[in-house]
Amino acid sequence: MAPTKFEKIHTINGEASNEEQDNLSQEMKDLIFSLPREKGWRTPYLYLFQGFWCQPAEIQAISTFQNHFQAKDSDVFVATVPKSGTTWLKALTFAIVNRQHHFISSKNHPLLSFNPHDLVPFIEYTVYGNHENLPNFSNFHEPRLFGTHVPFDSLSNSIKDSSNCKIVYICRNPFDTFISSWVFCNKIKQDSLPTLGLDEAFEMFCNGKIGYGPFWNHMLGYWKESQERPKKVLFLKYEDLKDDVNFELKKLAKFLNCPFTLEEESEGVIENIIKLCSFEKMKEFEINKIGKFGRNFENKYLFRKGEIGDWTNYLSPSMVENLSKVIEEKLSEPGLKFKIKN
Ligand code: PAP
Repeated sequence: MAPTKFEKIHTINGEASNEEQDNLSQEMKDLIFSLPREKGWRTPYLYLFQGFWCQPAEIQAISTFQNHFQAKDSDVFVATVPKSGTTWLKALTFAIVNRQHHFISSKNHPLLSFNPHDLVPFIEYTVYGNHENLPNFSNFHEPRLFGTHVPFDSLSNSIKDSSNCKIVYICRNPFDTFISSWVFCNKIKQDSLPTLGLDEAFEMFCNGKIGYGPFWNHMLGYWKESQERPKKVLFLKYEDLKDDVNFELKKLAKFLNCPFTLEEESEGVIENIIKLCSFEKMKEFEINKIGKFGRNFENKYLFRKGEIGDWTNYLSPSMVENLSKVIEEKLSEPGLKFKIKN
């Protein structure tokens, strides 16, 4: 059954407080203070937790999730590197999985009045974002859809090993991911923090110091699993979706065990999903123009340009050379080549 009620289960608090550790348990504060830390992008610090860089509120949420979450076989996780197509893939996944209950051409389709992040809630910001109470899953209908930026190794064991749930992963060429992250973080950062300059952010990114980074470990973790367990993890790229969304959508529906029938194809269901979830359409929905996800986090920030190659407007030749070297060194897998320009 598809969800009938779409509520924020808990409020996002990742960027909510200047006193980053206000809502954390003493045990969590002790743990966090023992971790290596570096300057953050939108909070004062990022901490190195389980091999990836993370903000304090999320560390507590992820720990609770790891200790308590029980995956069901029918669950679907949309896993992503931040700013690599999360919103888009959540929308497409929601539309595909729920198309028998929410007809794509319906005037009441949930994507017309809810942002994809509300329909496919983040584990680390939303579902486990309230540090006082464990989430109540009774509002979720099956198949349950969740989003996460957590690297593969830090997912709960029941997702990784003891259930047949599915993971759909998307990443994007690091040049565009970097620019998208830099612009976004400066918009949603804590008010008390100064603007993060392009040069400084670039160096942090190339050194892997960004939320859920290093980006190469994130991609390699899911890539490896997608190669070893192709029925468990589907690995997608933003640029492939931009180039041939019809083909990628069919692949996604098949992977999720709900392939499009010939009848659906001839009725234009695929084309209608593509249209409903397109950047141009989604950007214009009222909820995505005026809605908010957190204090400084306005839905409209999720829809900036949606292009391949906008980085060419920002990066100097030496920056391009440096990031190219990082990519060559860290992402040498042949399957991890990216289209970087149109
Ligand atoms: P998140 O990690 O904060 O959820 P995410 O959705 O992954 O963000 O990334 C946002 C990027 O996807 C933006 O890219 P840009 O900054 O280069 O413009 C955004 O424009 C793009 N985007 C959002 N929705 C769509 C869509 N429907 N189609 C294509 N691109 C999209």
